[in-house]
Amino acid sequence: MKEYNPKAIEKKWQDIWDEKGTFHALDDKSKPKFYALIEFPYPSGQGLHVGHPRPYTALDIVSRKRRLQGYNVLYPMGWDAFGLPTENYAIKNKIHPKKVTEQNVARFKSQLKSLGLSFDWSREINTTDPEYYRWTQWIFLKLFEKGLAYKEESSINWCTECKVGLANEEVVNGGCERCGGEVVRKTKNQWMLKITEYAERLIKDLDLVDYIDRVKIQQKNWIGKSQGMEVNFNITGENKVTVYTTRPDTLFAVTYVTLSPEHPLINKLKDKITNFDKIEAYRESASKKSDFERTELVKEKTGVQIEGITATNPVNGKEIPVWISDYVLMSYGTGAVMAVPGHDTRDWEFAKTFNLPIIEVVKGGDIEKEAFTDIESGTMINSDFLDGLSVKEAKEKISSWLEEKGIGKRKTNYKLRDWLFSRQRYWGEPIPVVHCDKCGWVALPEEELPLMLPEVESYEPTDNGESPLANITDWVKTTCPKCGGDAERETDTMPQWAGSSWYFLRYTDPHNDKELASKENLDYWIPIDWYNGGMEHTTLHLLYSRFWHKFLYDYGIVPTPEPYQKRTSHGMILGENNEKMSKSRGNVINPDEVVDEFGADTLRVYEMFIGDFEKSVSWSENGVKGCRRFLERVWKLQDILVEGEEYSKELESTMHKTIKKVSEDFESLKFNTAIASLMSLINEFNSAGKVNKAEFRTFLILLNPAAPHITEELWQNSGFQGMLNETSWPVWDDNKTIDDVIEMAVQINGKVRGKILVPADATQEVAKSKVIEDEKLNALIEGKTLVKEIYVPGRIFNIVVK
Ligand code: ANZ
Ligand code: ZN
Repeated sequence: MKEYNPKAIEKKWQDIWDEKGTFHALDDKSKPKFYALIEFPYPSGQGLHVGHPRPYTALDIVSRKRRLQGYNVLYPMGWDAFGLPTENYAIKNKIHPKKVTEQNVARFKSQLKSLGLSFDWSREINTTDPEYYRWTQWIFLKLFEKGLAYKEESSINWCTECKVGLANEEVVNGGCERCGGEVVRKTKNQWMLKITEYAERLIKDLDLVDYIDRVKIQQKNWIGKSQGMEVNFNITGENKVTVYTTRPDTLFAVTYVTLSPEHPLINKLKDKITNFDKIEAYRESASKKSDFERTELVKEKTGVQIEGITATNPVNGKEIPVWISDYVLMSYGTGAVMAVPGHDTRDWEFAKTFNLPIIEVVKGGDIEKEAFTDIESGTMINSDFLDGLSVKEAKEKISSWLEEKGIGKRKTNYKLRDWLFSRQRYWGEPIPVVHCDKCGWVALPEEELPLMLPEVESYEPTDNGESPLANITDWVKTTCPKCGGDAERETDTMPQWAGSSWYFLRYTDPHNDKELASKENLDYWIPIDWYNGGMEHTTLHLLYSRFWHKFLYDYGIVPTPEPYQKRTSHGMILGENNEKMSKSRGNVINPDEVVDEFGADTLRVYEMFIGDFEKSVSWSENGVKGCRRFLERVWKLQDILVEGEEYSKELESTMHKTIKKVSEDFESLKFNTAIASLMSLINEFNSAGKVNKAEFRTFLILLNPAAPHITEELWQNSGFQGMLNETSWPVWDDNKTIDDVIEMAVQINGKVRGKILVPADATQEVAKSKVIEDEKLNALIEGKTLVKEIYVPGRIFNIVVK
């Protein structure tokens, strides 16, 4: 028998699959379909990381299994290739980003192919291909047409390193999501997408889909639905300010009002304010901070009292001071809050810092020590007509009271902000609009798409915040499609998230040059049945793409309101010492080397066996070796292969149990336990000293999704018909998965009196009937009063009588 040599078999089978188009999805709509999707990679210069194959192999397993079960499977792959790292690399090495992308894609592709992933390469897409981004631009035009894309001057997040504007979702812990660089505020005229218009549906429709809980929770928190009230406070003179509060029940404890530094009332009341200089200085310093810095809970509270004006509490007519402080954001609610230091932590800290009074209206805490924020247990005090009520009751009562008096109205707010969509960089989709002095922003006619990225000499970002495209005068200068007059093109490009917001639609019909995809194909393939991706995309790509999909649904293009029926997420693969793999730590494992030394099947099995799919795990060279040894044992089964058309009597039950276990585990992210059960099945074969053909055949099919090359080779060596990937998935018989009958001891009044034969998982009733059937045992209990029965399934049955 030949040695197990992955080098001799893996490439061979990959070429055969390629040649035969084994994994091409068919647009044969008579078959049940299964659309599996993993997040297409960004082809970085580093090449594939061992983290990549974990989710890819997982859904590869499910896809391969489903094909054997008769599904028409679409498991596609492509490249999310616009973006900063490529552009930065291109600048540094003076190569065009297009060239860099080509090189990186080629490397990624050959790496992925060497893993034997069953992607349908005939549907490969690349977001930087004009034939692709033509449709990204087309969707933008549709958003523009419906008023969901608009340009507005606003204060945005600006990464000082990348020299580019960032969406809120791209600011992570106060830094740039990509480079970790410092993020400051900058006022800029920017394209925005009105994702806020979909906020409610983005929450509500989570009920329609099967996502793991942590994904649903994170999306809901990010969208941040809040139900409260807007309440008016009169301000000195004829003015008023509206605050947003979720705790109108605490109105009697308001001891001051706080405005955001950007609140427009401040300029309006300039003449009345006696310390305007001081206010101006504070506003200046606040304008430099990011929202993250401003709202951090731990930071010291700062602020200035606005002198010369006061506010009046509408519930008791009390005059209270007005302050400005940067912890109040202009972009949320009304940009003004009623401060309740007794029951709000930030207000409490602020009041302590500036010696402002603290009033208690909910009994239950110690407001000298900290704000009492519990809304479940407290009772209202010091609150006139609310006294004695629970917080919930008080909220209801005061809300109705305020609405009756016309002082307030119920209001729902969302934390979600519109999506900042302009980037001042070169390597992105040009935004297909022009500006005309007469007509304003005008969409390019659809026939002019794709609007190609022009060739440029220099694509370095600029400090002044202008896109490199702004320098290409002959590209910028154009004519207005509406009036024919002089006009200028938009020079900002789209963010990296644009191309990935709809790529899954393109896979259904990747070469269509008339539409983004045909209606028939979309109707057949959408929604995606199973989408696996990283948790870090929950409030970025996953949210953005759900938004675009909903928009396209409203526009009548896609058949379902949600793109993904099911969403799961994998854990990270860490270095041996449990640290993140990184170049600087020198602990990066290169998948090519693992494939070269151990084979792709070993890498695949290892990544699936390594641990709980949803948790982070650390790499272990020993673990890799263990998986290689497992495959060696699989290979050696050929030595003990004997004839046999049916499972042997001794192994029949084990075979059925293993089929059930592997089938179910592959569908529920338990790849590790599925493989473990195949490992123990090998032990059974080895201790029996033989495996018959029927058993081996089933074993190979079960292992095939995880280790496709070795199993296909052994299939051929063993003389089974056709190719393994053309056979069908084995089925189990539930009756045969039940354990054999066992002998169970029966104790009566503390003494073992006999034994019964029952199935190992027999219920107490079944065991009891066996006791009654047994003459000897029955004689000991018949006619007596039953005191108790203690039944330990599979072990013992205790009966006490008197
Ligand atoms: C009075 C109060 C009393 C509040 C109390 C809370 C507790 P969510 O749930 O996040 O919507 N707030 C309102 N607008 C704000 C802004 N622009 N910047 C910073 N804080 C703002 O929180 C709403 C609460 O956050 C509001 O309810 C308001 O403080 C504050 F015991 O009003 B509350
Ligand atoms: Zn015009």
